[in-house]
Amino acid sequence: MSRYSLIFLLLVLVARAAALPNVLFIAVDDMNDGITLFGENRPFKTPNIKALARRGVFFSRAYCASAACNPSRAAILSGKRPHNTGVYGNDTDWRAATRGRLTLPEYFGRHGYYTAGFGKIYHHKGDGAFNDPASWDNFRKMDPQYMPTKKLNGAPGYGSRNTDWGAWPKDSEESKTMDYKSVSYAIEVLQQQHNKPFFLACGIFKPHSPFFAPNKYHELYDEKIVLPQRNADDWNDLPAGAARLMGSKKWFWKGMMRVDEQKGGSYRDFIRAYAACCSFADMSVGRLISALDASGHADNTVIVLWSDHGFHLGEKDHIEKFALWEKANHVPFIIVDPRNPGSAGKTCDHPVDLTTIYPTLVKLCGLPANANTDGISVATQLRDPDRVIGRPALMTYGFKNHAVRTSRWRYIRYADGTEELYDHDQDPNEWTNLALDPAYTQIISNHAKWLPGKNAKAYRNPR
Ligand SMILES: [Ca+2]
Ligand SMILES: [Ca+2]
Repeated sequence: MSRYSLIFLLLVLVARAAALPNVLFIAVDDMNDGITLFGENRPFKTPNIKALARRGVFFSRAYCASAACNPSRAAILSGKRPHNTGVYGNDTDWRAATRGRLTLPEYFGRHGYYTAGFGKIYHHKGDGAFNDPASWDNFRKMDPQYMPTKKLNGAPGYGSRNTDWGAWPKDSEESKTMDYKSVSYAIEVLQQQHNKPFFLACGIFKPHSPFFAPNKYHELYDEKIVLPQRNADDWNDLPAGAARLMGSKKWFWKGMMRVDEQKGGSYRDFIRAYAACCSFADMSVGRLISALDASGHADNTVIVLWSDHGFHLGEKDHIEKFALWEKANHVPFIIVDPRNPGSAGKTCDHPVDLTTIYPTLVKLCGLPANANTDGISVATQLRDPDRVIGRPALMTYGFKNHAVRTSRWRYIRYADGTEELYDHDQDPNEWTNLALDPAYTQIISNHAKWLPGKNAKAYRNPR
């Protein structure tokens, strides 16, 4: 090779690296589909997330791979589903279970990116285990929780500090919260000059419990806040598999809150606290996006925002996640590609799950595909949101319990073979289980074919 062609080749490589888009990767925690991103009739106000969707594509039927922090995040970041890794629970060492696989930030790092992560990206244990700092050039784990000195919610039972809710008395306390700090660290990276493209991840912990937010976010809501629709007989048609999985999940109702009263510690106050935490998280998203816009990087930065799973606030007589129903699995999911302004503000209504994130970001950034991931890219849907996707969304909770979501139906099969089927065109609350009705045999078999044939045993942590 002549000297000139070598110089030319180097120039091409440098130009290519310079052209690679940055990635701003925003994880929110436990945010459900009650936010205004899903429509102005929804109760929880998230104007910044809604504004972000106007810059890109909103996936209106997006589902987590598993309705718990650890298996959901492990699937997104390793690219492998729970039934292939055996990562089903929050205590599983996901990194040991996926040893040898390149996590999403590692993959970007191997391909010339500077990678930085702040706050909750991977699920982690109290001491920071599972955070996997090796995935990053620059990682800082969540700051300690800023906690009130006394119980705030006025409910008769305490549960634990982690299930308390209420308002910070002073709005100045906002800057002491871990989310405020995580976002500030991310903003510092945005404000730096970079000689490499960056993959910058910021984990926002709200609206995860404990449900504390500065008072001004509580004041966005009053006693007229819409409460979830509940049906006292809803569990009558649940199959044995559901009863077994969900039977122990009723702790929140027992003594924790005054379900039918309006005074302190009421169910309504709890809903308002969750709402306030959604709006507080939305403010964090707004700070990040404002900083990106001020940084000069916005025109060349792909943004992805997702929540690790949804959250029941009493729907289906359930509180929390840890279920295969719609409310625990349906999540906000937005991808912004500023190089493709034609798609700005569009919605993709096809069901997708969050295993799409890994291959989609790799594709959008022009990196070679990682063949060892389970998801499919939705880069095509960013240009053409109506383009049909050849497979439904798949969700897993625990060993061999799965849900399949198509545009109209949710089909659930538990490890014992028992089933649920819900028709979302007729029954968005999932009150009527159609699985035992012979009229739906064909619908069920059309969905059951997407269930995994093999299910990895639950991974056992190394001692
Ligand atoms: Ca979570
Ligand atoms: Ca029912």
